[in-house]
Amino acid sequence: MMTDTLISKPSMPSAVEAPVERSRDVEPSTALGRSLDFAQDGRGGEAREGGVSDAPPAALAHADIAALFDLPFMDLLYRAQQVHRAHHDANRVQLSTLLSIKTGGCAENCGYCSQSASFETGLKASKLMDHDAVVASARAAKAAGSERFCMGAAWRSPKERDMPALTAMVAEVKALGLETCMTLGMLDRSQAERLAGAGLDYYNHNLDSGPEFYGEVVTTRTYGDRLDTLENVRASGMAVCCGGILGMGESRADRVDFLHALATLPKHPESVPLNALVPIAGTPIGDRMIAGGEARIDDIEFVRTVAVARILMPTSSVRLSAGRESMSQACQALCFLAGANSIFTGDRLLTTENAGGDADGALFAALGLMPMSAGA
Ligand code: SAM
Ligand code: DTB
Ligand code: SF4
Repeated sequence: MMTDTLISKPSMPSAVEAPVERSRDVEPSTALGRSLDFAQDGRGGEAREGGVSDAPPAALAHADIAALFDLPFMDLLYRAQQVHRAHHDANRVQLSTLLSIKTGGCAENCGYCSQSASFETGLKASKLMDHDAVVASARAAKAAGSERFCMGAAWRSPKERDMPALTAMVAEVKALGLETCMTLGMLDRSQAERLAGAGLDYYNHNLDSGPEFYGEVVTTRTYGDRLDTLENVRASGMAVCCGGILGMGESRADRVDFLHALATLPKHPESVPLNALVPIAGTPIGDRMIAGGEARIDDIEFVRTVAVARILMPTSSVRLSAGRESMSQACQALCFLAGANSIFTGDRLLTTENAGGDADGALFAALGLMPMSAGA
């Protein structure tokens, strides 16, 4: 039997080592028993003797993850809910607000993205937003009940000349009493340290897919580039927000590969955003999905992916991110049942529409959900 070696590596694989080993067809390892065990007993990873673990289990094969996906839907959801309840309040959902602080004109060619300069999507590019406008927006987000304010920029990586403005934004948003998050593209060690020093709590940097499918997503950077930034973020002491997109035309095996990559990082990301592709006309992936009549990932498969993510990463926040706008209340309810416990609020994500305040108010009322920040 082949064994899966990635997680036994002492440190993050370098750009040269990535993409990680391919062992999609391995037999289920003993970790299969463990995956199912920890799903059943509600404890995760290596925390079998007591505490909660955010580290990957000692062995996790692709086949272990595929076996979770293959469970009957009801069994999968039951197990995910058990894990979820062991580590989280099942009736509370964290609210975050997104702001695009620098829109469009991006040098990367991510095939799903409205903001890449490589595609004609009709989006107007703009410069880095003014400091006071960002702070005003954060203040409004806080007043609307948000706990975390996430600032996104369409950059391959921040320029040195932008760093003072970015650190000043972080410091003032943090001073409002909000958790702070940024997503600015690749960071070197020094940039990560300066952002952390200014008070940045989270850095969002998605793997987006498994390593094998990655070449279909973007060609201007490698999977290893993403891993290098994640390593820099981790080393700076910031919490890691890392997830990806479902419904880009990837196979079930690619989804297994993607969750394997996340769950075998040296430490699980504290936050795992799962985006359903928002198909953008003019982008290669958006156009392909629209032309093939598959503009949305199947709801059940999306919910399955949320459930497997919850089981594999018991203590992480699993964030139901882009794509909620076109999801029914019932589908979102199943995602919460599967272990999602964080959403983006407000009418807008970065460049696309979001479900928004009224729809979310109705959803929370229908499900008896409470924002995490609200008193008990
Ligand atoms: N430029 C930075 C980067 O790529 O790291 C940050 C911004 S980028 C827009 C953040 C994430 O949003 C992407 O990694 C992707 O997962 C998600 N995203 C972007 N466009 C999307 C779309 N059309 N549908 C679903 N998710 C999307
Ligand atoms: C993430 O994974 N999803 C958010 C956040 N991280 C920055 C962004 C979603 C963007 C959806 C497409 C858009 O609005 O442009
Ligand atoms: Fe640029 Fe980020 Fe969009 Fe990729 S996802 S094109 S890096 S803004």
